[in-house]
Amino acid sequence: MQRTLVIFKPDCVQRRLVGQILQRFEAKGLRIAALKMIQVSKELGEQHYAEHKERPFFPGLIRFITGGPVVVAVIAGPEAVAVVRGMMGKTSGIEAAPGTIRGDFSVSKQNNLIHGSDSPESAAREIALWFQPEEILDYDLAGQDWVAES
Ligand code: IDP
Repeated sequence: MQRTLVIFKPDCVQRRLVGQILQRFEAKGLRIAALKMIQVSKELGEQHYAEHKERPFFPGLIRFITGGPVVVAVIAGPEAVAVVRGMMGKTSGIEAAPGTIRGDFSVSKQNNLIHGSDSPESAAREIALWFQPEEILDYDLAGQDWVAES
């Protein structure tokens, strides 16, 4: 069982797509381990995207991620980091393949609806940045044996 951080970005909330996209993760067989809606501060946005701080799009990216509420989740399951990245598709919605979240719902490089951690190490860093340990729940799901072998 692996955990990954998923952010339903402000465009996702504004376009009323949170439910539809969260449903894809549930239908896939992943589980929600934590979920909340927050207004991202400039500080949190800058910490989250620290690796991009020298990029020309950084100021716009911070305006975007702080521009409205987000829904943030910890999603768990077998190889959850890679599974979620695959479901998201390429960064640019223009290049992302149909069938992926960005491929199906985005035509933008920036406004690409969701974030998913890009490695288990990033996931650990990002989960600690966005959630307190007690906000992340470990629980049994009925029928889990039919979803994946343990
Ligand atoms: P990822 O979200 O697919 O992992 P990253 O390269 O880590 O992509 O970029 C982080 C976020 O920064 C992207 O999801 C997107 O919102 C934004 N971004 C990336 N490249 C560009 C760009 O060239 N122009 C504008 N925004 C960008």
